[in-house]
Amino acid sequence: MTSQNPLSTFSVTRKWPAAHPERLQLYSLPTPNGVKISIALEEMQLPYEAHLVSFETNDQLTPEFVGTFPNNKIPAIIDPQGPHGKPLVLFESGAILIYLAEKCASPLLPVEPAARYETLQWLMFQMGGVGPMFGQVGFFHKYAGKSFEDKRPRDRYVNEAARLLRVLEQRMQGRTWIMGETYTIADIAIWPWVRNMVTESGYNAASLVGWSECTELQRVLAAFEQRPAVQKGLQIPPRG
Ligand SMILES: N[C@@H](CCC(=O)N[C@@H](CS)C(=O)NCC(=O)O)C(=O)O
Repeated sequence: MTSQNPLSTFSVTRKWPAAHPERLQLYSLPTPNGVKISIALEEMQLPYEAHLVSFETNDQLTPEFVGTFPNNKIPAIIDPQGPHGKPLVLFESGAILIYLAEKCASPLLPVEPAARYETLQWLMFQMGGVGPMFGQVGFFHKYAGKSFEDKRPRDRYVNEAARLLRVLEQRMQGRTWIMGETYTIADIAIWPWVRNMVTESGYNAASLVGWSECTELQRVLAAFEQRPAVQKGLQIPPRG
């Protein structure tokens, strides 16, 4: 018998069944990459169902997850109402942010071409620079790499992270958000990573990267944390 559930062909739904298969399905964990998507979905007020992918049990490596999302990383989505009304499977948070903004015709991705490409430039700056470099600071400062005697790898990533923060600090002078007055997917991508670098529950690396001198970044991060969608998105999916 053919199933009525259009998502049942995706292996991921065997481990994480969809209670609302008509809604967008989010597979995530509240990490700096994961919360980008929950924050964006909250900002866009799109109905969605969030599933917790726990790293404690290596859920991201299970055949059910990898069978649908071969890169074994969160965040990832299935939109049952994708292009041409067909389900769309997507991983990589930058791609998901662009997809969601376009799907909803959201002002989070400006339509005017120059502003659009500039927004995408800062999104790529996060994806190619901030995310990978800050992540390495986390590894060498907070996680397994902290016990490495040779501090040169740590220092290399700390220096690059501090440089990226200085680029951002300069960008934010006289601006409310990355693109000025308009809040965009570039903000949603960047600020969770800046936050994670400096908070105690995150990498707790404020003093290493010269945070006290980043007064513009402190101002913008505080404003970001005030947004209701951010406060909500930071908790999704609940860690259980
Ligand atoms: N470039 C990817 C990075 C995703 C990523 O690194 N996700 C981490 C959590 S923040 C992950 O799933 N790690 C699990 C693993 O590597 O096994 C994106 O932006 O979506």
